[in-house]
Amino acid sequence: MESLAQTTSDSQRLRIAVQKSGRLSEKSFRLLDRCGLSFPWESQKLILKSETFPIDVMKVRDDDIPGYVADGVCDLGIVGQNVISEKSFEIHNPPVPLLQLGFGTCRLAIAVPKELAFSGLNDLSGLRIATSYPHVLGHYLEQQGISAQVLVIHGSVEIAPTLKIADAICDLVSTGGTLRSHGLVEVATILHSQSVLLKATELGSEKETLIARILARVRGVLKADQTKYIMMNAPRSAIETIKGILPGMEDPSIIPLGTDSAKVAIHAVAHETVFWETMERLKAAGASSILVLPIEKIIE
Ligand code: PRT
Ligand code: ZN
Repeated sequence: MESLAQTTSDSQRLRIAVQKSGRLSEKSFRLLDRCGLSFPWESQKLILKSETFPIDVMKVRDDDIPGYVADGVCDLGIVGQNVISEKSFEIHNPPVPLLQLGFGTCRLAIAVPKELAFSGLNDLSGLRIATSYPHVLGHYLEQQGISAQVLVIHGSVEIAPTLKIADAICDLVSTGGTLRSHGLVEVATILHSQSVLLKATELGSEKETLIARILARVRGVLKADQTKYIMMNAPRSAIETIKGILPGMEDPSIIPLGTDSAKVAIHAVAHETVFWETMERLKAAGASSILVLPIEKIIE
């Protein structure tokens, strides 16, 4: 029997744009894979066809993704909010993010050399600020009423003050290590970013139905990541205390243990992080053999 992935006509197959190679690539493909959308890996090919779902991946530079989705070249895209915000100044009708995906988190920040006596945003007035995000930065400066010169640099922005081609920079920061190693300090955060799922507007109902299925799967994967399955043995008398200790726990399953009627096995789903401290409190309440397991997928 032929699968849906094989029988859907080419014009009705979905196309999703994903970063070809870079910080978002691996996590984007891993997410698609966990959603049951697997692609036979051929590193040279720019379009990969899924054999498990009527969807093709187009591997492109991240900067091109908002434009491809806006133009309808692709139906979906995975890209950083930072790129969407910058491109939204250039694209007529920019696509709207459907869902935040929780990876690629970073912030777009202004940083100055640490030896610069900086007392407030007004000190940026008259400075040359190097960035790859001229529109977002320009808009921010305008909103703050600051008149500074925006210099567009693609790549290695953090080196601009050392080279004396700029007085300050505006770049993405995640750990802050790059700024520190270049003697720069962050003075303003312009934007918080993470990867998002973009969708083209005005798709036919067949494609919308396929996208709704994918969306439910993505939500299930994201929810599973925030959820843990907890198992332990405990004295029957400690059940209420244990319920009070476990965070975000739904009604647990209480299972009698064949060998000892005073003891039960407790199984529960926790919707919050289970810290070591929580496990120590469970142990102090009488629980033993406490297991915290990851959950792969959830459908509710
Ligand atoms: O070739 P292509 O155009 O597709 O890739 P790219 O070189 O433009 O992008 P890439 O792969 O570097 O980043 C892709 C996306 O990852 C970005 O658009 C962000 O959404 C996200 N992201 C998350 C980051 C960072 N964290 C990040 N730290 N992108 C870049 N950085 C850089 C930053 O520019 C700086 O040079 O990492 C350095 C700072 O990192 P820390 O940890 O030292 O603070
Ligand atoms: Zn890029």
